[in-house]
Amino acid sequence: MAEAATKPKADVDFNHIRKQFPVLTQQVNGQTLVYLDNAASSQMPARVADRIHAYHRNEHANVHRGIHTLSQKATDAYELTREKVQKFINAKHKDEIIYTTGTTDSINLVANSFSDRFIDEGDEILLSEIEHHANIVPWQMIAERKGANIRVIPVDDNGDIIWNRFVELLNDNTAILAVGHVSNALGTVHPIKKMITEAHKRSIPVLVDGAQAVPHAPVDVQDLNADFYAFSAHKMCGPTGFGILYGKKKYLDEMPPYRGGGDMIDKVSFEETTYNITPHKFEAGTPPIAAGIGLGETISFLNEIGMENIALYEQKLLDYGTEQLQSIDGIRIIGTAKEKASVLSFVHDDIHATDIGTILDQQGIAIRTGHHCAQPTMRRFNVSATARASLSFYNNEEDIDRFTEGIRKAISIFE
Ligand code: 7TS
Repeated sequence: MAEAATKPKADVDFNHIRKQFPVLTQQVNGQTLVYLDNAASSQMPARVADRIHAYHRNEHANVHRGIHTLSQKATDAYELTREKVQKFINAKHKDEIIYTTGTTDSINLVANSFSDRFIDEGDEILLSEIEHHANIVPWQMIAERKGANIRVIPVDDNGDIIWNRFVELLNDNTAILAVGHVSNALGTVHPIKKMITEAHKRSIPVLVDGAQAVPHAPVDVQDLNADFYAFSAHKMCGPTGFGILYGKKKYLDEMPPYRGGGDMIDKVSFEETTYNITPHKFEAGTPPIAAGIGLGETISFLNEIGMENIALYEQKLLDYGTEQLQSIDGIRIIGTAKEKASVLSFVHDDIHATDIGTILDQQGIAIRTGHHCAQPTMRRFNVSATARASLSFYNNEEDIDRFTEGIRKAISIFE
């Protein structure tokens, strides 16, 4: 992801970093685990698990409402994450960081709340052909409710968007462009900055689904000039049940709350309720406090490694994996975009993806098989399923070797 990657810092010992993930030392089916399902969910370093544990043991109280010391401490720790996220993605204001339960929740928030103010009958919602269902279905639901129409940017046989078609699809009826930064099924890195610039020429706001981008490279929302940017903690070595929606204040202040309840209000009577300010008006109810604090610790961990170092390391590993996979007879890689991140999706001429996944699992190697919650992507490439290895910075060449040996073994079983 050269777009956002900067110069590497000093040498990083990724072998040492791998040792901070206790889960990776276990035996699965008699062999040391090789975990290559990071696009579904990544593993957690010990220090993040320890931080969450310490919160539960010693620091727990509800946030934003207690005068007592424990509640204030919990609130401070929980709110510190907002500042860390702000710096991590270079948002202009802390108030532009909304806590959600994940990417899916972030996109649903925008789809519902943004559409309430900014999408009318006959408007168009522009998506790419290789979106995750989380960036398709919420928009379809809104389109149905509002009488709006979904338009789709096609991709070529490599999985790159067809630029001319994209530009042609932007028009005066386009209410929003909602597009993934990195495809989970193919690994395509969309030219997101260029796409945002093009959409903004027509004053079209852009939501970026960054679920598969934030874990793998530096992301600077101001540089991208994204209007909304969504991601999940659990795909970046953090906890489940927590995510982020970045939104430009100019939109967030105009958008109505999405859920009602405690914490999101200013004053409540039976006649009328007024709402809290951004971001709190979008954060109803008691949140997953421990997970929020856990994300703060995760960001400190990632910052110490350096996202630019992670991007460079993973790119080399992806190149190595691509080369190794291509050397196996009968394997076809699905997704050969100009720029790719972390994903190796493939099929075999004769062996179903599920069989490959099962035989790898018997050797302690975890990959995902199926449609990857991207059925339109599968349809585009005329496959019902792929096998997918997805990388993280704690993987190494040995993992790739075990993985490719495992595939060779699967092929030999079926011969
Ligand atoms: N967007 C993209 C691009 C994703 O890859 C995913 C999850 C989501 C949204 C939804 O994220 P959530 O945290 O809200 O669930 N992708 C995958 C995957 O590739 N395999 O399992 C989940």
